[in-house]
Amino acid sequence: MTLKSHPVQKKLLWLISICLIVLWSGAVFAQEAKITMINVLIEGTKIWLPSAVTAKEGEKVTLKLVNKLDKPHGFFIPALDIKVVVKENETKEIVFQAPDAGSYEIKCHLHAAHLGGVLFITK
Ligand SMILES: [Cu+2]
Repeated sequence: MTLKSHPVQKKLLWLISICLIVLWSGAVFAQEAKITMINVLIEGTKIWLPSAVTAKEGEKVTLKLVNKLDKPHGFFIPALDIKVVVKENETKEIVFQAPDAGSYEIKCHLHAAHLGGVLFITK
């Protein structure tokens, strides 16, 4: 004797499966921080703005770095080993996974006078 599932049960099973896949993918893709930082000059001071950015522990972080100035500038997070140079009038994107909760210093490794910032990671 073979067990045959009713066509309605099959359809219901498919519907539940599709719902679960949609919910799962939604949960995965929702954990993403997309942040744009712009390098500008304000009364003689170079700074990445906003100078304080926040992401959640473990989420995917995409930082879009826009350098509006006429010289290359660095974007350096020493504790995370992230170090890039963004050329004049260039936009660069970096992607990384947010580390443990805490605050991480951001600076420009090319110019000591370039005002730094901070990346806050929350739980
Ligand atoms: Cu700089």
